Amino acid sequence: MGGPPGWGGLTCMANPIVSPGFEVQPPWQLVGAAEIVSAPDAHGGGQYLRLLGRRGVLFESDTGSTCYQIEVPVTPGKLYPKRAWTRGDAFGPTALAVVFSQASVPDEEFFLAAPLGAGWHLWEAGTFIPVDPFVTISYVVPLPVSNGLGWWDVDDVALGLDEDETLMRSTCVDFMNRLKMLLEGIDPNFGKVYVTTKRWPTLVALEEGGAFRITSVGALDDADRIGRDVTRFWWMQPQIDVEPLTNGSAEYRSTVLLTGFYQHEDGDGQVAALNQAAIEILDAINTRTTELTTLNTGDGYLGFLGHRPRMVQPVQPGKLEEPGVQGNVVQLQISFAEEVSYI
Ligand SMILES: [Ca+2]
Repeated sequence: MGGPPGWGGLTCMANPIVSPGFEVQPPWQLVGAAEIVSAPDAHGGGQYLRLLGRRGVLFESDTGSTCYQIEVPVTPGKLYPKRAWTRGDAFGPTALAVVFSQASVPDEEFFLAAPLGAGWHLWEAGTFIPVDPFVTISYVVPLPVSNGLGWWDVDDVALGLDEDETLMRSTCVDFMNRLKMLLEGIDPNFGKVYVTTKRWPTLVALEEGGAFRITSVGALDDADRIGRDVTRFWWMQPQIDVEPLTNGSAEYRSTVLLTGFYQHEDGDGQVAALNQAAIEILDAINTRTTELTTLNTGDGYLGFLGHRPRMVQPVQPGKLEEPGVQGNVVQLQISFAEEVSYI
């Protein structure tokens, strides 16, 4: 594989942390009550990190925990998503933090995990952009404020994306860009098509009474035009799943929720226009040429529509919460699968 492909406009880097699954203790350094536990209930492999925070009635029993790794090599200015699998004592008096220290930056960057209930959960702690070429990364459970004992387990930590995930995300982005080109080629009056440039999708929700409420369009490219001088637009929310195949390849399935928004005008014209556009889009996607040529993201990939493209939500009233525009909304789902060889 060449250089790391991007997720939208962003470049994601490979995980530079050594022993991210705590299967080997060095170069992790343990302080306080931190320990590496060997147990079959690890998230991955046979070991994980356990961090305790305890404050007792007697002063001597007070303890916190830290586990750190120094000189993690990073590229200044690049974007690193921070993630770890964690499980915690949801009612304990402790918090889990990941802390980044850099020699030339006086302040540490500090990110707190929130308890998510029983079992392992993927903790997505946002992104980190280093200034220095090396950082120290620490997982910390501090002394609790009040008496009591709390614990957090940590496994499979990542700063950046592994190769499979990078390929997965770039495949999905490529698919969305191809879909965008297809849609824009059907009829320019259908409106502009947006592809998400951030790693996390736009937040949408159904309002009481069934109206579609768009609570954040900040994750869309060119978002400041939406609802101002763009009155008709579509955007995509991607999801990608991978299944290994018995021949050593993998099936990548990109599922895109395509939402269309037409700003309200007096009369029913916008409702009819949006419905017509939705039907024409579904028809255009549902052809062999689209399947075999237009949407395929790689040479020699064997792509196919995972399911018949369908209307998830028929045209209904909708509202763009910011900047407060009334309109109509329709939702389509397109699922496209490809067999991707790792060789
Ligand atoms: Ca592990």
